[in-house]
Amino acid sequence: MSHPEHSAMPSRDANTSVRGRVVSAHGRHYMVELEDGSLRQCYPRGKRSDAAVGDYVVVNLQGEEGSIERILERRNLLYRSDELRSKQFAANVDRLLIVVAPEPMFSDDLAGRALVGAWTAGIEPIIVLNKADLPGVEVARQRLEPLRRLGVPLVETNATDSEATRRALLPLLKGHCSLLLGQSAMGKSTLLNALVPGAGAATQEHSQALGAGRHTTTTTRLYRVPEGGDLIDSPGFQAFGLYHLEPEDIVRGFPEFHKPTEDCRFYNCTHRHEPGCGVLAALKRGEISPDRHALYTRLLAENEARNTY
Ligand SMILES: Nc1nc2c(ncn2[C@@H]2O[C@H](COP(=O)(O)OP(=O)(O)O)[C@@H](O)[C@H]2O)c(=O)[nH]1
Ligand SMILES: [Mg+2]
Ligand SMILES: [Zn+2]
Repeated sequence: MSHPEHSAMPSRDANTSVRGRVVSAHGRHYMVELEDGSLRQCYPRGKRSDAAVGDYVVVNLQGEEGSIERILERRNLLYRSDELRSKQFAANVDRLLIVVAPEPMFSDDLAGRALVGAWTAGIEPIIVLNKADLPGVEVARQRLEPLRRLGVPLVETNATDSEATRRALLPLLKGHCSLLLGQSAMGKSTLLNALVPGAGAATQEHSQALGAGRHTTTTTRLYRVPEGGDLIDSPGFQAFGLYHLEPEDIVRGFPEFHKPTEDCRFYNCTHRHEPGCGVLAALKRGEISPDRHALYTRLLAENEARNTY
């Protein structure tokens, strides 16, 4: 994606093009942090607005505002998609903090999908079990056990205790770009406020500047953590479609299938009902979690439904 010739647009002054990073997005309105640290409200140059929070961009400065001329090559992009549309979470993310909680009880399905999304995008997942102070935490731990056994790091927090939260999470954030993702009411905003003091107030200002009103939950935003690292806060979600994944991508989201797959009799085995399937054998031996295999078959079925349109 590096086309140097694009950086000097005809009829535009090349001197006014600077680099920046998208720190918030609301529809076609973007806030971009420029190289000098200042913030600039920007609009996409064309009709399409496909820049995501976390993107490094080239901005053409125009008075108080700016236009996003192009998006520099992305390391990765985390997004979800259903049959109608896709929704970008963020770009250039190192770590995905999947926030879950016992009350309301998190959805296994959504947490599993977030994990698959992370692995297929090349992002390191970490599960944050928040509200660990509540009695339901033991049930939540049991539900997370299959994921923990896969080697996914699990950190327990009580976001209302900001000192303890900072001790637990600040070391994980340092030197990385992390994305906070989770269903509504899991405690993302409370975690964010513990990690980036004053983030709540800043969010309101931003949202108003971007015309998003006071309801901060519709906007994704990147924060600089004072102790080091970038933290992206995103609105809660109720769905996590992965329609964009091909079957071979989906399998990459299930690393525990990799070794058993070597025993499959058929090279094009889909690990659902084929005879001589190594994955089904491992499932039967209890080495693969039934929930994880069920999620895998749901994702494959969604993918097939898409392909029959
Ligand atoms: N007991 C307890 N309550 C929490 C914790 N974290 C957040 N909450 C509460 O849960 C509710 C939802 O939190 P919020 O941060 O708005 O969730 P978000 O929708 O994910 O941003 C609020 O009433 C918080 O005070 C926690 O660790 N323990
Ligand atoms: Mg929130
Ligand atoms: Zn198989």
